[in-house]
Amino acid sequence: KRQSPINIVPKEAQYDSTLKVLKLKYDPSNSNGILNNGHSFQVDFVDDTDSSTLTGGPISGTYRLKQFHFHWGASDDRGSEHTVNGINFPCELHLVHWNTKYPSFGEAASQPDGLAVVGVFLKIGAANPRLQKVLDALDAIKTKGKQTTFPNFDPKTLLPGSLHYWTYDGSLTTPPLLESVTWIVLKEPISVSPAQMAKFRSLLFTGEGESPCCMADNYRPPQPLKGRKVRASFK
Ligand code: 1SD
Ligand code: ZN
Repeated sequence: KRQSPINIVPKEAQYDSTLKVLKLKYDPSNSNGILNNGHSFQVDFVDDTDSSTLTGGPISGTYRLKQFHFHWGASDDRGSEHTVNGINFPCELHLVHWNTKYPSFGEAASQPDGLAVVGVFLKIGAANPRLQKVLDALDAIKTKGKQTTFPNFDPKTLLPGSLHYWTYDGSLTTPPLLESVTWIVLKEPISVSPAQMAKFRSLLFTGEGESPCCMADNYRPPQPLKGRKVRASFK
């Protein structure tokens, strides 16, 4: 009934004047580690207090930042999960937050209003200096299961200038595909260079000692809308 990602058709999205401004308040000291989880890499945050939160936008209450990760293609013509008018971007950033009305991320993840994920498209252009600290850490987590420390990173530096968004009710895009995500997909992409995209693809799906298999095409294609409405925060 509410699977993700979807193809966003801007002309069919309805402007909703009641949607609030997105408020992202992140404390760089909460960034903790970076992990190759075998399908992507994720930067994890300490989430035991309300110091890094998402409020406003389409959501009620307070959601805490748990981690961010990316999805990307084997070539620059594909890789995003959401598409816009059927157009793929080479990469998509997901900032995963959980609703503090539940006791933990794990419990929130199966509730219809449990998670809020902010999606940001990456488009080919100038090298993005704000991505570089993340990309420089990838050599240390090349294989599945590897992790290292990743202190003092502010994910706000990865966001585009405008926080205008589309929003709809959806799901996790990886198993168990739980229908618990309020998706908030930013309209404005951030830039990434072809060389930076190549660095994403230097990661491996495989563990140390296995025959190496480059991590790429770790995206799910668009799923049926099934009558859902996409709302826009902008005209
Ligand atoms: O792919 C991620 C997965 O790694 C995990 O973070 C999950 C939530 O815990 O979310 C999916 S996604 O829907 O954010 N792609
Ligand atoms: Zn994701």
